[in-house]
Amino acid sequence: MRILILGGDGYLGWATAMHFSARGHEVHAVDNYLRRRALAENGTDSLTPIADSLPARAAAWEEVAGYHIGVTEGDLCDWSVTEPLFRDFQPEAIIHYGEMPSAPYSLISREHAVFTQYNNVVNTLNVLFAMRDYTPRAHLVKLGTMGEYGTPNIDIEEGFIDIRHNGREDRLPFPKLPGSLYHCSKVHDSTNIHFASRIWGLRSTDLNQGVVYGIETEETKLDPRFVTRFDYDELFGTALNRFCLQAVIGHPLTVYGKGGQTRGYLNIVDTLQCVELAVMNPAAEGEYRVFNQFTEQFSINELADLVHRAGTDYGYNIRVDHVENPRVEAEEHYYNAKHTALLDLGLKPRYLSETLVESMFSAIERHKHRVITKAIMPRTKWRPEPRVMESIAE
Ligand code: NAD
Ligand code: USQ
Repeated sequence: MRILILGGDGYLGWATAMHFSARGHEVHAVDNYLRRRALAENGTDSLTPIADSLPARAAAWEEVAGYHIGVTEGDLCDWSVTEPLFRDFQPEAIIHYGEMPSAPYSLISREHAVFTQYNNVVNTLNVLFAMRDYTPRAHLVKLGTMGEYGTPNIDIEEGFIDIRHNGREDRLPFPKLPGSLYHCSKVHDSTNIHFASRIWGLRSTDLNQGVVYGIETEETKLDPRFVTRFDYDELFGTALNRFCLQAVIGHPLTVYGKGGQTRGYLNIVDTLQCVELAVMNPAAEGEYRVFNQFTEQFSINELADLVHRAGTDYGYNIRVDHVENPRVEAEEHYYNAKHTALLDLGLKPRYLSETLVESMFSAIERHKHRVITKAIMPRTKWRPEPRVMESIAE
């Protein structure tokens, strides 16, 4: 199958490009290095040493594994980049990871918020128009997020809910309560993708993914040059990845607030499995499907306890700190999200265990000399102190 991977230089995108390439698919990866630039601007870098560019990574892959991955370096917000990808490569499936993925980044400033929503919403609109005009039978597999739903006090369904109102019934999109302006951008995308499927008959699957953890996949282990990026800073590092790294370098685990925040989690190898299941079982013409993509749910306190136990067994001396929560979010809440659609398609989850956490410790150990410790503590607040306004009279 011809598969276009948008965001192919990223944490999940690079691992996905190798995964499909190794299974005989014709893969083309696109990226504009936004993630690399955002980390550099913040004075940080991936823990794992990734090659300088996507062509360099693809060349190493071809040299060692013998498979070709095509590459485009460019911005998907730019129609002159997006259009030829669809016109010339004629993808049958598009796996769309290519967005700004950080909740804290989207709340650094007005400029960061505007950039996040422009980048994510506009590039996805370009993809939808390119599909309409050049590949109307192709299947879009778009990475959404569980954070689109927020933490409502009812069970979360997979995308849609049956509603009975004033004696009438309908099946409608599940209500959204996104927790950051990044998460809002994903809600806007979902609305636009649903529209494109209804109006233009496009096939689409919105994968509302939970928080991903892990550092290795089948392919990344084959050669040191195949590593995927691994971030641990306050902006781009995610909870469990950060906790594992903190355990390894002897930094207290940073539980924000009370730690009752509960989310869905999955291993990076299960992300690959889920995306493959979605691609190999495409949506029908005009269908917009939503799958909740996670395998287990945990509170932050449960994750910290697990890392504490595994780390202590491993010989680390671990302290868990409850730091002031920089976010505005419920720290104790009901959470019960359905996630059966991917299991029904055949997903075999790799559940989190102490052994798995220990294998993350040993992978992190190899690169711990690269850690930039000052990047760890949170600085970006959802509700910063209001600026002191100059009086109009002055
Ligand atoms: P990532 O930042 O590592 O990957 C995204 C890639 O897209 C980056 O390499 C970036 O440079 C590229 N990109 C962004 N905007 C682009 C543009 N306009 N043109 C071309 N390339 C562009 O992030 P990730 O963690 O691999 O996440 C991938 C996707 O999955 C994101 O859409 C994210 O929202 C979603 N997601 C991630 C997680 C997670 O825990 N990692 C969980 C749920 C959903
Ligand atoms: N948290 C801590 N300590 C930390 C880091 C995070 O307590 O050191 C807490 C946060 O306050 C939050 C929870 O852990 O309650 C998850 O935070 P996170 O940074 O791991 O994840 P999040 O900001 O939600 O974003 C990540 C990805 C994003 C994806 C999302 C899936 O960066 O791309 O959309 O996970 S979900 O959470 O389901 O929306």
